[in-house]
Amino acid sequence: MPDNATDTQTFSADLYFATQQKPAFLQDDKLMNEVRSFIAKHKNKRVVLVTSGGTTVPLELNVVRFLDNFSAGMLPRTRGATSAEYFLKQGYAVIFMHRQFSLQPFSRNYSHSTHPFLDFLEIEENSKENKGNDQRQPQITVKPSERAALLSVLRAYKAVQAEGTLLTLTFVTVDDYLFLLREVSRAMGTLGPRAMFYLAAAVSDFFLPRQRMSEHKIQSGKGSLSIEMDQVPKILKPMVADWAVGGFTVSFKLETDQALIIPKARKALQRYGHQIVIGNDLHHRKYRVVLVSPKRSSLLNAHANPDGDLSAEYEESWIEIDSSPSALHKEIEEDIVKELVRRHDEWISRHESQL
Ligand code: PAZ
Repeated sequence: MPDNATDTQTFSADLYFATQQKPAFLQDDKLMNEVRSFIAKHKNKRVVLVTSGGTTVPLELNVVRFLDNFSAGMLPRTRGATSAEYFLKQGYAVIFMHRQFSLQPFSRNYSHSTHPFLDFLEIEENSKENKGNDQRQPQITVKPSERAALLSVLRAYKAVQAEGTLLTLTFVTVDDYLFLLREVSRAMGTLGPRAMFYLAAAVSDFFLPRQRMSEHKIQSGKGSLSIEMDQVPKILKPMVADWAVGGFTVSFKLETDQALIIPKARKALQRYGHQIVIGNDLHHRKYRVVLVSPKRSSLLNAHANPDGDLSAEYEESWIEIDSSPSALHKEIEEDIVKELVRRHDEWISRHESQL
């Protein structure tokens, strides 16, 4: 372990992975063997990794207290689970890496907090005439008003189960997320351009290295508590350059100040060299997003102008849906996924034509 691992610092990805502990679920090969066989089974398809939900940052080794990110505790996160369904519909095999207990594709339509399934079931008791000699149990049925929607979700769910095109993986902490992302991206690297990474999870920007964590529960009674945290390493860079070379990578940027979205998205593309940043603001994220990407002409000389006017090198396209209550039920993820699939197809064709 490097000597400086216990000082407050900016962790490079290498230092982070060398000093933080691999999660127990990655200590043996069981989980990653499952991931690798899923990828091998679908090697002729396009495969997308969808990350979803928020990460926690534990404050103690025997964790009682932790910080949570924009996550299931506030409102169920829907972007990842909804997008995964649309990718499946488009013929992708999906690795869905989500925060434990957060919404999942298909079952998200019947979430206990927004649409509890017990509310749309009915009990049909035996009719009076049959009572006495009829041994039938009461029947459970679905309310007529819910049947068409349930049938459609159930059909899609059963088809995905039969084809085995959905693999779900869970994380809780930022360590779980980063180690798992590294392993899964490396495994998907074998797919080259057919791999897509759709990074919608809300990942903590700061963490407490285990070398500075208290072993036991932090005790109160000593006045205020000060904790100095380190910056989580920017792992998009090694992901794009080393772990999944040739993959099509889409990251998300959430802001509350709309004016920051495009400049920060451009900066991220310039810094990490990936393909698209999807910008969204907290209050309009269900209705409006912006896709920021390098202009075709600047792809050839990427990073040629690191300090210049970035608007010359990147372009934006907005996706917006009607947010009025009278609008038909529509999910913005349907349009996002359609557009990404179109661009991913182009990406694959461009790579194949270079072979
Ligand atoms: O699931 P949801 O619609 O409530 O939220 C989705 C989101 C805002 C977490 C996602 O679109 C996003 O921007 N993820 C990246 C967050 C970040 O900048 O860390």
